[in-house]
Amino acid sequence: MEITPLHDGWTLRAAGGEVPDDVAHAKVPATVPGSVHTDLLAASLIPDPYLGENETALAWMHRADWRYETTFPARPAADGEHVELAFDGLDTVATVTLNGTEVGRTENMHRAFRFDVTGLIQEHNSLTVHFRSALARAGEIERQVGTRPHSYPHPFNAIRKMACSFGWDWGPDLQTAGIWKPVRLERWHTARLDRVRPLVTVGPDGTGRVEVVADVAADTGGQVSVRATLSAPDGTTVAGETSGVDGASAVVRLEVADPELWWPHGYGDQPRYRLGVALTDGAATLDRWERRIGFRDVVVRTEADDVGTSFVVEVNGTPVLVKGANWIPDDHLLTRVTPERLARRLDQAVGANLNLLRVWGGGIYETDDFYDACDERGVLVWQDFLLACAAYAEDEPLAAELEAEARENVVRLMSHPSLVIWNGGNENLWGYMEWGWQEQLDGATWGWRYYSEVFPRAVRELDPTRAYVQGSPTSPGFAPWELAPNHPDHGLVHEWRVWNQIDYRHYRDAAPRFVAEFGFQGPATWATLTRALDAADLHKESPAFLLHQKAPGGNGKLDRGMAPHLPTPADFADWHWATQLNQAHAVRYALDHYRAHWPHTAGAIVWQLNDCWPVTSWAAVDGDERPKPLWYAMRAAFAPRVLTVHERDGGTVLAVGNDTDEPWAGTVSLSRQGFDGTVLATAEQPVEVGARSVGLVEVPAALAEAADTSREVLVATLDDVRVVHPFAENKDLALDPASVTATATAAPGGYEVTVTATSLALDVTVLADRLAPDAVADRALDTLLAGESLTVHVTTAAELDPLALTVSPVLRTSNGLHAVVRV
Ligand code: BMA
Repeated sequence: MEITPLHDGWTLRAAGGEVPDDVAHAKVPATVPGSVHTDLLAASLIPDPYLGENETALAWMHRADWRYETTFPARPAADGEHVELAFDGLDTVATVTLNGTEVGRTENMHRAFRFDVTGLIQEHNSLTVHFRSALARAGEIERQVGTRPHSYPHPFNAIRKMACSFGWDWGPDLQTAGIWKPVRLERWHTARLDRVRPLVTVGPDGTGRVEVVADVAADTGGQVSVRATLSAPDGTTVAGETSGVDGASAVVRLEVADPELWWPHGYGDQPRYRLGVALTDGAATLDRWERRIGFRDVVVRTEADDVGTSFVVEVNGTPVLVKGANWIPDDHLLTRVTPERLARRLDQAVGANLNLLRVWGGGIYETDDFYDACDERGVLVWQDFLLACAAYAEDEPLAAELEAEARENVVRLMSHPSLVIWNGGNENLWGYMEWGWQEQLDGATWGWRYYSEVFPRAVRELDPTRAYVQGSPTSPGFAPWELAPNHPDHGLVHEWRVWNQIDYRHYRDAAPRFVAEFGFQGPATWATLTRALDAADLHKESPAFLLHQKAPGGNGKLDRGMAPHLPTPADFADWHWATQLNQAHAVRYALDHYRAHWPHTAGAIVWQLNDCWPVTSWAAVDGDERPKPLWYAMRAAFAPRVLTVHERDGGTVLAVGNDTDEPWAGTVSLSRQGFDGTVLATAEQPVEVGARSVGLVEVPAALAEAADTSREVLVATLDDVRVVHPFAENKDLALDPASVTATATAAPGGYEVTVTATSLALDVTVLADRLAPDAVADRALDTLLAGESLTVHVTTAAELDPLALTVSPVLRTSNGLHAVVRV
């Protein structure tokens, strides 16, 4: 196999639509892989779509057509040689022409395409890819198959393009086009590897097995064979077998007696074995394939029990407390998501003690770079099939595309040990039952055949080592009309009444079996916000600010969500801090509750880890990669060992959460204290909590009941873990607004800020990005009791005014918000 990447010499020009004059007459260099938006941006023909109101100004791009062109030298095909043009991804409605002959048309960005150009290839070649407006094509298909319910204005459910390309409640409506994945010329003779499927399992006796199923494209009469070899993490070869090709496939079985096991983050290491596959013809190697695999056994237990239906992810026989976050494309302009960017994001994921990411169905089948980063760090991945918040026609041309993309991506991703669950789609079962779709559909298809037949068959036939779930939310084992998909006692739940309708205290009304989505909005960090918006637009009603707040009624929900908990902010700077803080508090309140119900509640997946541009959203890390206060709250809630306080059966309990392999035993010290540190009551309780368990300790009434709920806290300590629990809402506490003093000094790599409390200080946070875009604090949202100190390390290359680090609006507490009420 001879492979020539075709990434050079490309140009781009407009080919139709209502295109501004300067763009219409331009022919610009094109980056491949890339997109029209990034090329026009590089040529300074469009403004940065993420800034100000530029998104609106670029709406003409929705209906534009584009032409990519390049030329390249090659050799005409020799006798018996095959020449193929292979595209890993075209976004979306493309016509490919080589040397004046159309070689194919595609309309699915989630598939790879390969065209036989053996008879067309010559010494000098010209290659053209014409992209038609995906929105125009979606409209056409919608007219053909019939309109079906979908969220948001555009008919994203009528075309196989990333749903959030067309805008979402956290994403811009920038409809990309382009050659978004690599393209190459492949020349081969005799045979090539068409598809390799490694089925990796671990037997009950600990034996690791890899069954390699290699599908071969071959000329008739070839005598080829397939050799598979496996090397251990230390590089030594541990297994190797060869098999002849029978028909169009070879099956090679490898065995390792006692392989090192791959574990999720927090449960063990992530050793990876190298699996090499070679297609040979006698002494000649015709083609090769190589991936890194991991030996682990994953079972998703969905079993009927006393309450309903469980949903437990078990890895290597150990039930895993799923500490997750939902993942969306990390940049709306997908080709800007480099491996380095992914590594930073995944470091933030494990930094927040996450062990699972759910790749949400309105985005993409994530890239191998993403999966490599997860494999390496032990982040489990649940991948949705790409259907979200809509009814999907089961007619052509969509049915064939959906089946093809499902089968292709199941195979493409199956070597990755991190991948544990394939899921039918996002909120479509729920939408069908509860969002009024049935009336609109009037008996038309809506996608059930994909969830109940097409996808499970693809997983069963191609990668039976992976679990399949029919949708999220779902009551596993039940069709949506048999049992409500979002039933708290059965399987997966999305909790969206909080945020949309009711206060976050309602998170604790139910103990669902597994929460796959819930979340609360907050604005992006200050540095991100001020990069995206002009100073004049820095208020919450400016058109530019509102363009970067996509949730229906979003600002109103932020204010309503905050009102019962925090003092009313005085100005935009306070509002920014308070809404970020309320986001962190809301999610933490839910996470503590869900975790205290382990293993009944077997996991919580926060909506959402990341953003794809600068926006007010549910994300923990904003579009410029900066952690919001929520990120620190998740890190605390997901820590291996936690203490949290709950009301249960009319009393107060301390939940002792131990997500480690060692038991956690000791004596809990409890005290009830005034904000000035006066101890009002104390108690000690011995505890012993098993590995990977939660224990509940009853808090005696003398500690659980305050004489003055506005001036006291309950403090519980076990080893180096502590919880400080106020008895009233923050806004009702008699907090001293000026309870902290601070000093800051330069330190290697940045600054150290030492904060000391004169009385109880809540949510001590250094918003370092306010002083320099690269500045980041190593901790946030800390509680200090009267007299205590802590040191915040700020990493930055910038020279800062140390004094600025010690005062508002950089050094913040929730106490500080109370100043306003007292004025
Ligand atoms: C759910 C998700 C997303 C959405 C989020 C916030 O519906 O699946 O579609 O962004 O809630 O509204």
